[in-house]
Amino acid sequence: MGRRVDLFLVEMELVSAFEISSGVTERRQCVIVRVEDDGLVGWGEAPADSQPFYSYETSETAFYILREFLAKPLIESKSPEDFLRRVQNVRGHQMAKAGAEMALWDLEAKRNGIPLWKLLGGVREEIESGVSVGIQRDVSELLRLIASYLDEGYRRVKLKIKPGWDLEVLRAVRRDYPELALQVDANAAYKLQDWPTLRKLDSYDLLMLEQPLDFDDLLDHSVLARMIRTPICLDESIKKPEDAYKAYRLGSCSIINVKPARVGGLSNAKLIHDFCNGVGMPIWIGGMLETGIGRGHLVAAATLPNVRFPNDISASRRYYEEDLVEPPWELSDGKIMAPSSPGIGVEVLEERLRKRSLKHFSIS
Ligand code: OSB
Ligand code: MG
Repeated sequence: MGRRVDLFLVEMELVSAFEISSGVTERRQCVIVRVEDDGLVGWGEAPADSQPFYSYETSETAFYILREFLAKPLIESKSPEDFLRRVQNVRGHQMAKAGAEMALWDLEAKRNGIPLWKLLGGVREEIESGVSVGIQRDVSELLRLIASYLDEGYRRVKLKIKPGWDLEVLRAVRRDYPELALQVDANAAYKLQDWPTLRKLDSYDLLMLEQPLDFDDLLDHSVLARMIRTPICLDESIKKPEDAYKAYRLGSCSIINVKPARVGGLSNAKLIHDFCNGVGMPIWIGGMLETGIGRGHLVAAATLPNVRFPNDISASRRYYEEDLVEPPWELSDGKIMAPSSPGIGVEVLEERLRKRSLKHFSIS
């Protein structure tokens, strides 16, 4: 029996719109990758959105790159490493590659009959969940939301900020929650000249300031890091292991938000993890509003030893009324259990997946 690859461009209704400094998402798109081999099925997700407001990749470009350039190598690859070798001449498009590569990781774990997190080298059976809270209409709405997330058990809150939605908002949140584990994410909304504002963040006892400056910058971040006390964490700027090596050498950050999809998959995520572990730079696992499929890969990555902060890995219902997996991802005491069944450890609801698909492509 040969291998079969299916690509699904999916659209999912979010439980509430998610606003960051560069735009709003109401319906989340992504590409789901299904690889079937010898009766086993591996699943991956390319969490590129319909709009290029976080990365240049979109769901349509990911679907196109996967269909035209990655699907055939995926059919022929024996392992995630073999796949990455075959597609190394495809420049960029890390999320598209990650969708395919992660499906191969899931398949390999299922072939071995072990959970993906164990195959990856994970060391913990539960992972800490934080919640990322978008920009709201007003501060009272934000405070209400934070209260409800804390009721659900989240252990850390990340606030999205932008010029005009920053210091005043933080003052209000800190007034109500002086002890809360709190961090902020600017999604590249500031310039180096804004350093006087960014330096004022130092008085709010933040765990970190995520991606304050340009989305592909390393140099200005290294200058800013010397001007403020709040630790800088990079997200958008780290698109492959080489970026992490350079960020370390330049001193652009002291923490990295590793999103497996942003860096081209789990192999690269692990390379960055291992490098950071070696130089004493902590990491944590970020998310991109993934469905339950991509979430399984995030949970697996978050079991790695150098993950030292709570992750942007929330429960299914924080994002979607009806997730694509069974059981949905759930919180218990602010944590998510790493599954004990093979691969990503959850069942994909294929009928629901097909119902949510705008496009489908298949080769074998
Ligand atoms: O910058 O971390 C980000 C979501 C979409 C795109 C970018 C980001 C985010 C989040 C949400 O912060 C993380 C999550 O809960 O999936
Ligand atoms: Mg971010």
